[in-house]
Amino acid sequence: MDHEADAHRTDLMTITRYVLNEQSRYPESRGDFSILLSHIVLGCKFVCTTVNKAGLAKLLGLAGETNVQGEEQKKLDVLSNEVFVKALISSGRTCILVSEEDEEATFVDPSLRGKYCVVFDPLDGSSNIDCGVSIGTIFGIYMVKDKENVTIDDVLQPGKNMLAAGYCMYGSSCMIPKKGKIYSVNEGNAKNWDRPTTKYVEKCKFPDDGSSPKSLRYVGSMVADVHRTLLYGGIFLYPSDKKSPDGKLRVLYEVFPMSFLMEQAGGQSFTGKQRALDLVPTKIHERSPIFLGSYDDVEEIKALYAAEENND
Ligand code: AHM
Ligand code: MG
Repeated sequence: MDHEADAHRTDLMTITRYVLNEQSRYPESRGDFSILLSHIVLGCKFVCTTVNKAGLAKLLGLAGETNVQGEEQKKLDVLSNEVFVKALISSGRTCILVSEEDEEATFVDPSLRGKYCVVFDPLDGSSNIDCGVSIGTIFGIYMVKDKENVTIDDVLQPGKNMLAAGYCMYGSSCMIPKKGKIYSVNEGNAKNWDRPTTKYVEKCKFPDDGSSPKSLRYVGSMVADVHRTLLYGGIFLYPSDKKSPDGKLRVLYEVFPMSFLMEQAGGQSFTGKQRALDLVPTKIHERSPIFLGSYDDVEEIKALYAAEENND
């Protein structure tokens, strides 16, 4: 038996260990960020266990339904949201929270306030829960401008101001390839697409430069589709269409964190008009069209939008 290889296999790098290792490199830091991350990890662990046993625990189903004990059942996304909100508040390191599940932003009580703002989607892709497709949590972290005077503007900042972002995938370190062989889009909306998107998808299927057509892969959970894009490359798009001029995905907790990660991995993210991370949101649940993935693939869609503008 190869003891060295075996030692390596059992020397696990967990996120908690990684955060603590990183933290120890900055002895002057107070550990606030590490504490915040450990509370996010706690939320993810809870959601992970709950998702795994969802069927057994009869947690599936619509909010408002009652179980055999006559208790009201909570939908997994509602439950996950409660867990994240409580974990984040109790970390004592947050001041404002924006969740996909809550209409309004949550301002943390001044006695528990810290300097970080967290935007998150506690359970993205939740419509896929019942069929066992991967779903996940997406988060982004900003720094508050003035802790004594916290306002909604603290979360209406461009994505490039995020300090960190991440996702955790439930159910089933990346350098994204510069160009990929996969495109990922809900083609059921094709009838209503604009010209650049239509042309782009046409080129994916019928390339005019002698290259092979791309494969189509679309799960319908952003976390799963972006995760695959990070590993295999290619492009994920949720464009605008005639029915939804701003697309579907939400800027703060879907578009920004995933764009942030895509750029960190060497890819790009574009809205059809600009770099996604340069957007300045004006509403917490604002939506934006999004094209993200391998650098060269996103370059192509950018060129098609630029050509369209020049035609106008
Ligand atoms: P949700 O946050 O309500 O789950 O919606 C977001 C999801 C994304 O995960 C995914 O990219 C997109 O909706 C799929 O939308 P569609 O079913 O229109 O293709
Ligand atoms: Mg979502």
